[in-house]
Amino acid sequence: MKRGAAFILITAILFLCVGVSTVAQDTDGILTAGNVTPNPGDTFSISLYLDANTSLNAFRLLVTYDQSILTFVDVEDGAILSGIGTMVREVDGEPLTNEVALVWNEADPVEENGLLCKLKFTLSESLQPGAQTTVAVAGDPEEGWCLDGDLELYEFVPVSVKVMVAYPCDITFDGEGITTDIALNTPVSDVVSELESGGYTDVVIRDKDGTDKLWSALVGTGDTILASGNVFTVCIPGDLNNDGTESVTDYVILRSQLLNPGILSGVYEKAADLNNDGSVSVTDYVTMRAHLLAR
Ligand SMILES: [Ca+2]
Ligand SMILES: [Ca+2]
Repeated sequence: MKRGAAFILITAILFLCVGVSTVAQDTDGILTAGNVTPNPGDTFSISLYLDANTSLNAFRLLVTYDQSILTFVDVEDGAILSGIGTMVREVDGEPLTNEVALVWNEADPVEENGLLCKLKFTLSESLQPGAQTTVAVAGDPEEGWCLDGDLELYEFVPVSVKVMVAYPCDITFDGEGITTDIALNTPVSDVVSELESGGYTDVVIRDKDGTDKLWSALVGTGDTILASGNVFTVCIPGDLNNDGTESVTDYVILRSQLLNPGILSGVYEKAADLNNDGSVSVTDYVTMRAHLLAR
């Protein structure tokens, strides 16, 4: 009996160890992407990000979508790696029409987190506003694909991206679910009215801490818009501190960013790029100064 009990104990310990290591492998890398709202007939892109990357050497990512609504166009390399190719898998000799595989491998593993790639699709013409579909992206560990820096299995946490046909509205959202269409000094009530007039329902605007905002409050960079079950993010060029205005405070923050790049990130960094050339520079600083002096 004692030997039997010891065997059970050792088996239990082994099981626990295997269980723990399996959980750890699940966090090799997390794929993320924002919801997108293209118009019918649009060619649009989904920006796919990699977070919690442990060291990536090779992958085959399977992108699945509804081919009656979406047509895959191509994939564009992101910021953290280059040379992503595509392939179409076959099942029983027939190519899969609702899937494209993204393939990549490199001698030197990639350690960074950030923009992995942009997936371009064209949305069907004949769709009503509010119609939705999803694009799923997941790692394919078969046949030795998806390897980490030690050439062991790399397990991605997959992502499902909601694609919703845009409502006719002056506020639009880009491939990362971000809008830059809201002007400085715009109250919450105006944004809610505009979205609802376009057809969005259940519209709520929350501040950067997740608290619902009052109708009279100004919408600011970093706020979240919930609309028709989607989650979007606000970026207002010039507002770097979430108060919805452009003031000396934003000017001081922009100067700090130029002296110590990295203070701003995400939508706040995007909001500091006043001339929309993709980087925060002295030109943006001069532009903001001109804005403040012109008052
Ligand atoms: Ca501000
Ligand atoms: Ca700029």
